[in-house]
Amino acid sequence: MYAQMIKSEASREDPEKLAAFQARIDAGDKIEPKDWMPLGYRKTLIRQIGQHAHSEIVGQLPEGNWITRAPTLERKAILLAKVQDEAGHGLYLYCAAETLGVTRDELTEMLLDGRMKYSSIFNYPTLTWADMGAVGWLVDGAAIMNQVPLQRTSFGPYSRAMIRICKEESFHQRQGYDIMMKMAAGTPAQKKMAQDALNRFWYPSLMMFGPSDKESVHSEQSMAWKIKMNTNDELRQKFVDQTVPQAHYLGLTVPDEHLKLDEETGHYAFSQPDWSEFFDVLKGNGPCNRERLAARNKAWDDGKWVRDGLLAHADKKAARKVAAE
Ligand code: FAQ
Repeated sequence: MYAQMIKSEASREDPEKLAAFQARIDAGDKIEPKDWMPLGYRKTLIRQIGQHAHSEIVGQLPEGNWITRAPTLERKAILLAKVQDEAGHGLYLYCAAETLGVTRDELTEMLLDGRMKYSSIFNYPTLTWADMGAVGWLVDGAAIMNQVPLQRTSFGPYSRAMIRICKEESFHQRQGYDIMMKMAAGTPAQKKMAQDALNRFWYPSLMMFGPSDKESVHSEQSMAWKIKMNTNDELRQKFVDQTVPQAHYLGLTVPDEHLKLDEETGHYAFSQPDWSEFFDVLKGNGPCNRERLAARNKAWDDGKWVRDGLLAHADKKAARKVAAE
């Protein structure tokens, strides 16, 4: 539907402009906010960057849940820094989206009333401290696998935001793996917690890359525009190939009885996640969807007096400037 709509919009646009735009993309040019761009390109970017920004913000909730319960002062300081980084990533991304002509308030309202999505992964609960390890290792690991190629994405502000974000994400992934190393080499109870966290986060992490290439609605057009650099399945395979040896190093078992290394290709064969669960989470029926949206709505409502105060101050300043002229 969406892909069709973009095609029909494209057909209304000047074919010469469209061809010149595609030639710039094919030549590896960066597209900047003031450049001409097809409406579908703009809309796809607003959707993807907006969804990405929302994920960074909502993604603070499952980890924020553990800040007060971190086992040591050092772990608490590290987790605080990480969660704060996620807020920063959200801000870089909202700024990138704003250059496309949408305001941050509009994006937020679309998140809060369910018109925009955030990553499915953040609808799963973090039940134990080991989950902080699994989130850093697997969730940030999957995020990096997806985001490193996005540093080369065709839209300049998105690409530059991704370069900054990736630097911080690799620290996030290492801190998660470090927690897993401690837990996996700890007491039998700690190792059991680490295994349990891996069991619960493995398939939801695979889902982060989006539906299979056959089911993906946007991949073809997004790749032609170099908004996306790889298909969902390509990145999922890379993630599995990278992560399984890391699990072996920890002495943990990936919860997939069909996992098998193909010696010839060097790739692992693996079981697909339960896609009906994925689509159900997207519809709002995951274990934490309601809780996450309620938390974001509450934060938005609680912050109203701050926004009103800032706007009143800005209005007053503007009025004084006009009066002085
Ligand atoms: N969750 O046609 P495709 C992070 C939707 S950042 C929810 O394949 P596309 C940092 C998709 O929107 C994690 N929805 O879509 C962190 C579309 O629906 P629509 C976020 C999903 O866009 C770590 C429909 O399914 N990263 O974790 C998901 O070409 C730790 C059809 O799918 C990004 O956003 C999903 N997983 O490919 C923070 C990266 N997958 O809009 C805190 C940038 C698909 O038509 C703690 N985004 N959908 O109604 C992308 O690369 C792409 O948007 C994909 C999806 C790959 C996510």
